[in-house]
Amino acid sequence: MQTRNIFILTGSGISAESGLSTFRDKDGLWAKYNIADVASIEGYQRDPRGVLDFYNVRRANLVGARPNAAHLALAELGARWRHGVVTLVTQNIDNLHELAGFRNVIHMHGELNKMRCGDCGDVRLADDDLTLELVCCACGNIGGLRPHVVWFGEIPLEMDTIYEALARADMFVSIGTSGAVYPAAGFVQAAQEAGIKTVEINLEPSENADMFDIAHYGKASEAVPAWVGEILRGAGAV
Ligand code: BV8
Repeated sequence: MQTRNIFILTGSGISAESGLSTFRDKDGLWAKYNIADVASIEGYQRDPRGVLDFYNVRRANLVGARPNAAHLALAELGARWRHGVVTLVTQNIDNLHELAGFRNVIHMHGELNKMRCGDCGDVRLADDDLTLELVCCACGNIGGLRPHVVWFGEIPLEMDTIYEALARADMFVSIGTSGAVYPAAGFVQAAQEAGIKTVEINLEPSENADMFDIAHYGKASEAVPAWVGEILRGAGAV
């Protein structure tokens, strides 16, 4: 059956070769920080300044980061695919898919370069460190500005859009994620139950590797361009 609509889910592994830390690798962020302290609403309520600083450091690290060949290959697929829709949902809060040229990225865990007012919900670019002394431009309140990021225990963003795209997909592709965090880790099961082709591209088998029909293991900067080339050639798009 001709593949038409492709649903792609990415995780931190796609940005690893751009110099950004993953989470659960041996040198990942969760080896250095306690998730509950820095990526949960309770941690923020306990120590807001500490959590703001955790994201200020990550935002500063993002300044020099550049997309790698995997990001660029997905942007090429998005630009050249003529048989249907390519939906890109990322768990990542970096902006490397956008810098690579992919349009309409769905950031289900939010975006590091944006801040949200906890008082009025205003979301806008955060071009500097977030502090408790900042004044919200929309409502004028002080101390409510937080990263526009989804913490554990919070509801991911654009879930209706995501499930609608998943329901229309003919192929589900998971790239650079350990499959440890829900609801993203549950997408492959929904794809399987819908009877669509499931593909995993990762450095090593993920926690739900057995749910994929096809797997390509290796570094994203090599495996993703190879897969994109295969898809475009197979569809006669090259
Ligand atoms: C929610 C913040 C309710 C931003 C993050 C069952 C069902 C539903 C929920 C739950 C459930 N069980 C438990 C839960 C609660 C919880 C959860 O999943 N807990 C886990 C620990 C069990 N989930 C939640 O709280 C979520 N909210 O469920 O709300 C709801 C649900 C549905 C609908 C309505 C309401 C909120 C989850 C979001 C939490 N925020 N981060 C930030 O600081 O970045 S999650 C965190 O993990 C990151 O955002 C990251 O995106 C995410 C996933 O990690 P990965 O990207 O996979 O990274 P990891 O290091 O794990 O793996 C990297 C992979 O890359 C590895 O496999 C590695 O081999 C590979 N790799 C490395 N280098 C390369 C490579 N691959 C290729 N090339 C390379 N070079």
